Amino acid sequence: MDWPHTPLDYSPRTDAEMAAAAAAFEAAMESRRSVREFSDQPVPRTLIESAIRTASSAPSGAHMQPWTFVAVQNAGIKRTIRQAAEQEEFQSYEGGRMPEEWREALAPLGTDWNKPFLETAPWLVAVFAQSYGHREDGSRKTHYYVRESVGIACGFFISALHQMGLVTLTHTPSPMGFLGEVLGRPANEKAFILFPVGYPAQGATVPVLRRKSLDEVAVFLT
Ligand code: IYR
Repeated sequence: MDWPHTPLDYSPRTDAEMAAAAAAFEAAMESRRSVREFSDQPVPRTLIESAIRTASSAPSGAHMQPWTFVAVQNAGIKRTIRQAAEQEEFQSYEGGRMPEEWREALAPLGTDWNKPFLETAPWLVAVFAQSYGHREDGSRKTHYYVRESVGIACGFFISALHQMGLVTLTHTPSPMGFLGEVLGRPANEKAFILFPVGYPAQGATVPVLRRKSLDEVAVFLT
């Protein structure tokens, strides 16, 4: 059954409007940083809901929208997640599970197995990728380009949080299987990224990074 079509909602802009909008958005996005030190100041649920709606507006393979966002504010659940994540991360960092090259790549960031932000941040948003879905009769429905789709949705989520003045970290405790268990997710959902969300701690610092220049990341064939 085909979907009915509707006229695209599109308002043309002048060249000057486009240049100004491009510059403003680029500057706004350029100021985004991953943050590892969070304030415990509460964040209204309505803001988290808005960011998830924005994320869920992302394009997806065959419009399957193969994502689930689990937003955790409960202190007990956050503690359980922190403990499980730190157990895994300890094995990775201290138990020899992380290859030497990986350890060296992370050294400048100064990360270690301690993840206090998993309790300090007022919200943890766990994003799950649905490797398949279900039809109304319960049969399996194939999902397409799941990782691409969920990755784009996560990009929208990060951008929405930044736009509203919140900070987050793209956190991937490894392995992440414990998240599905702790959060009671069904077998078709695989943990994808765990986002602590909140305000930065007073005096929070971030590493001095250099972003690759346009020349380093783009090739134009004109
Ligand atoms: N998951 C670990 C290790 C880690 C891996 C990458 I790639 C990073 O960019 C940062 C950390 C951790 O969260 O510490």
